[in-house]
Amino acid sequence: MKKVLVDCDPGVDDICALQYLINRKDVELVGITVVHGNCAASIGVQNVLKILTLNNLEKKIPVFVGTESVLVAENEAWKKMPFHGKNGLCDVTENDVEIDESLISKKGAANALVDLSSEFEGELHILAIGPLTNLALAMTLDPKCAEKWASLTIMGGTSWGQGNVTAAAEFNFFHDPEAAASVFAKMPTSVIPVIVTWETTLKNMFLGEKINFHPEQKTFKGKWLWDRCKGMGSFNEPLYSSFCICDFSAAAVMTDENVVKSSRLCQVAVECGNGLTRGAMVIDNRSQAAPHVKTHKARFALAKIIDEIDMDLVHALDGIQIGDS
Ligand SMILES: [Ca+2]
Repeated sequence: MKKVLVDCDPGVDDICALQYLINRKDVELVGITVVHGNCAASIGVQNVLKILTLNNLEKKIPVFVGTESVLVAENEAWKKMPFHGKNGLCDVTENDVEIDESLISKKGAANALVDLSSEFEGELHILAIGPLTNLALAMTLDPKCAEKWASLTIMGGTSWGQGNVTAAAEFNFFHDPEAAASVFAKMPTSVIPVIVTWETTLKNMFLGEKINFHPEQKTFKGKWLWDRCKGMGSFNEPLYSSFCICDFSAAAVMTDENVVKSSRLCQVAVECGNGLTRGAMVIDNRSQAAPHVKTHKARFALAKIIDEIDMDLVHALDGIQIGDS
């Protein structure tokens, strides 16, 4: 059984990733921490409770809410262009789920990350699918926190410099560049982050028929999920045939790295300047022998960039059918 902690900012693709992990019989979700991003953390945590409640897991999986602010410079961009709507679920509210907010832990997300990393030292797999503020704070509170992780999989950044919120930057890193930069700068050599980038998720799409995700959902849970996801741009394809579901891709890679078709080991860092490339992931493509390169250590971390995913293998994974699951 793989012990997994998900740090997320739900966001419909976060919810899809959570439903997939819930479906997996070999995954034990030991905690879900929520960060600001697609919506405020206080709203995102409600969305987490909704998907847990739909799966009758709201009392079994602890949920922690993080800070509402970024580390340094507040980024107003998401408030102006909330891609997943103001409530993170494309502003769909019909057939909503009653939640018990008293189930939200009194412990903050960063403290929970520190404590769960110690409790499950050496066996905790971290899936980070939002801005990296909670991780950065946890790694500051306990400098040895990340050394205790079995793995870290991140959805964020870019492989070839094609951003989404800006020409150069992907949303999660752009939203809190200093947090992303801090995580890489402080990453221990014992952990090599696996990074599923924006372009990789864009190139490797899910097929609706394979994940049982289409307009004719039969169960309440399937309808609930579909009604919220279809508001996202990529879900409005005429035939509802292929979907870019960024966080779901990262979750699939985290559960089974056999789905990775090609990857690169590189030194990576994040640009924190205020110019056109703020929030961009910088990859030193010169460093194919990256494990031996020491010169960048002040800001760079060795990471595994996922470039291609075998979607045939992904579509065959246990638990992949998030619709009517
Ligand atoms: Ca997310």
